[in-house]
Amino acid sequence: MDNSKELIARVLDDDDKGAIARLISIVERPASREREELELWLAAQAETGFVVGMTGAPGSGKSTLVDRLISQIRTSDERVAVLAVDPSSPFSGGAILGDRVRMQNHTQDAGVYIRSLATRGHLGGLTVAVPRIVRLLEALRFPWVVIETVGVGQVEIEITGEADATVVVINPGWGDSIQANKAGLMEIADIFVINKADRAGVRDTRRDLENMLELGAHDHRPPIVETVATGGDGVEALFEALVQLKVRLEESGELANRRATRRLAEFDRLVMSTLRSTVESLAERTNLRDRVREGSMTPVTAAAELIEMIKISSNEEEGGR
Ligand SMILES: Nc1nc2c(ncn2[C@@H]2O[C@H](COP(=O)(O)OP(=O)(O)O)[C@@H](O)[C@H]2O)c(=O)[nH]1
Ligand SMILES: [Mg+2]
Repeated sequence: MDNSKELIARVLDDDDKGAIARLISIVERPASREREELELWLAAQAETGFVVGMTGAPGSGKSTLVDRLISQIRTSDERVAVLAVDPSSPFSGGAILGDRVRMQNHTQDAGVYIRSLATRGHLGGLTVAVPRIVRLLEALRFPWVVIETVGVGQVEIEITGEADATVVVINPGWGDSIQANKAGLMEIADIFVINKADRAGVRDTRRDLENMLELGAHDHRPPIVETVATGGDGVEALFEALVQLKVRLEESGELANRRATRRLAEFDRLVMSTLRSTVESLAERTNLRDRVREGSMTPVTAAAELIEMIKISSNEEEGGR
């Protein structure tokens, strides 16, 4: 049995990466005494990090870019944690393994922590765990946390929503920016990266992107940065764009706003999922569902009865404390 206080000390005093992994598994797992203790500690920590979501089609070069970005961040000696999230399939060992290889340069660096998260076929669980893991990493004194998601679907956008800022990676080539538009990325992007800028079509892609951004209702038009992740060109410019964005979001109060919204969303999700499972198990145990199905009880009466039972059980719980 690990004591979370001890684990935290091992991370903060000795940069123990094994201890980080143990702490992550505590916040991932269902509620426990250890998790409660950890939550108390987390609640007392200031939110001082900056969480960057990196999204874009598979193969667009996100992992290569993140690898370069890590090096760039490390030149200023700041610590960085990366979460590589693959919500698309339970069989994603390949993609994640590839990411691991691409970010391997940093395994010896105590100031870099890289963790892959696959879904094991359960999407909901992942989106529930990500905000807790991000908050943990930030509290463990990682001023930079990068979340890389594999695809550009709804779940990826949700996961990116757990970041303070979103970087959308596209490639030169006809239609890529249009895809980004369709996927709803125009609205959520704070920075666009045209990676693989060593290939033809960069200027056209930039123009497409600018045209589409012109139509959107942005208070701040997202900057477009061209990079060649394989060679490292443009990565410094991307880092500078991120630093500028961070300052702007902090100074305008937008960062605090985004975080408040996220905290509320997490709260709502947790309450709703707990309520849902409570209701489902009650309905099951009391045969209310069966009776509604058979027609021996009306839906209205059955619903009222169930809700009454929930009220009684929550009162009992309070009385018992
Ligand atoms: N030509 C070129 N290839 C790149 C560039 N960035 C990444 N790649 C290659 O694109 C492939 C996919 O990269 P990866 O980082 O795994 O993409 P991800 O799926 O978005 O994480 C790899 O073979 C990279 O070497 C780039 O700027 N130019
Ligand atoms: Mg990748």
